[in-house]
Amino acid sequence: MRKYRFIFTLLCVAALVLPVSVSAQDTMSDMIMGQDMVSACPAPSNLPETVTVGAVFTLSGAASVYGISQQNAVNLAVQEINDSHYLGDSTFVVQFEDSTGAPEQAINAMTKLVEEDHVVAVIGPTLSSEAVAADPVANDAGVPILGVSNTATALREALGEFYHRDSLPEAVVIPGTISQAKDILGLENVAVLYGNDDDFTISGYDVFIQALADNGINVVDEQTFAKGDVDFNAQLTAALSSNPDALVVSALAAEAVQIINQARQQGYAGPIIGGNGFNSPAVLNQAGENAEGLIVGGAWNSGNPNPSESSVQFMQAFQDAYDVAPDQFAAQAYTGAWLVATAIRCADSVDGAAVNTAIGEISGMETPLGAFSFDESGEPLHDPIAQIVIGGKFAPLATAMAEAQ
Ligand code: 1QQ
Repeated sequence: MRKYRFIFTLLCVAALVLPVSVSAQDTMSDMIMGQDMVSACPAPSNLPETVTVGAVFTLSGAASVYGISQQNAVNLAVQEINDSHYLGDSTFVVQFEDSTGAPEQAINAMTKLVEEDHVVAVIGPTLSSEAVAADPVANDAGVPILGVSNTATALREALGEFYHRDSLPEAVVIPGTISQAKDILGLENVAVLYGNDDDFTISGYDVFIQALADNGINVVDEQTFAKGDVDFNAQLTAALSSNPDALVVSALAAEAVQIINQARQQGYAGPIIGGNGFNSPAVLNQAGENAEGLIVGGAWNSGNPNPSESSVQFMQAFQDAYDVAPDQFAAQAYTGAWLVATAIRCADSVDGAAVNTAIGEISGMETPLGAFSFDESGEPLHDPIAQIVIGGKFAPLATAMAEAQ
């Protein structure tokens, strides 16, 4: 364990923040997004003057750290789509509804968009728990849904054939993160904490448990909590008394921050491994130094040493528009808006079934997430990336390791 503690410490103090290279690409004339689809699908000619798509995001409440980033990213995509006349003479409009992190509110938002506003498709909702509650409304009405941040397991099976997502499920992200963490940190025994009242946190827990077993890592203690809890000291005292090599946590952002901070307050200096809920820069800002060394799997990282061309351009455009770097949720939501617009373009129709088929047929599209395709179950096909927090930012774990040695 000593050698591994040394590497972990090295990684933590390597506050040589890894360079995030964004080359300056400007103007719409250089725009990369959608260009490959312009040749694949002719300009549409049968669309109405305005094509309205809904977006259900957590724009208020504890999970708004994800939803606001998503809204900004979708607005950026909408502007680019219209500026480049991607839908011919039609204007692409996204109507936002706030799901507030509450499944009942997500149902209200989805019902309004589908039954009153007659949207062509829906992007979101942000949380898996919201999607599980609200997506049947759209699916039953034949309105395509594109999840851009849902990571719970087997959602297509639960929600129906009008559901696709561009967000890599935890089942794809976590196994690689755990095996890399094991190699780097020499994990033998871990304690697991998870929220037992949320579709995402429960699903993430199941995936962690499987990945830990597959890697021969013992779970020496398990603790649960509920959404909205603020005091995790009892669970942490119990978990830490089992002397784990790492804490493994499946939580949404608000609880994640408190768990990180209270673990450090209890004197725990070892690794913390988190799921997708940790993936927001807001978690790092709120946990400050306490978040250093955190290991989190992800679908996109701004420090990816081999970014797609559109990723580089997206980072610059987002930074220019909002004066802040995009996070993974922004990259997925931006990609999602472009995917929906692409399906509408390729279908040359606002019919739900035609658009849904066209979503599933998108293949190898150049996006910030890489060359993007769906599998036959509507799941995204691209590589995950394990990350470590260094100098207050998520950095690719493999790059950080190479720099630390
Ligand atoms: C989910 C998630 C959340 C952590 C982020 C939106 O992945 O609910 O599925």
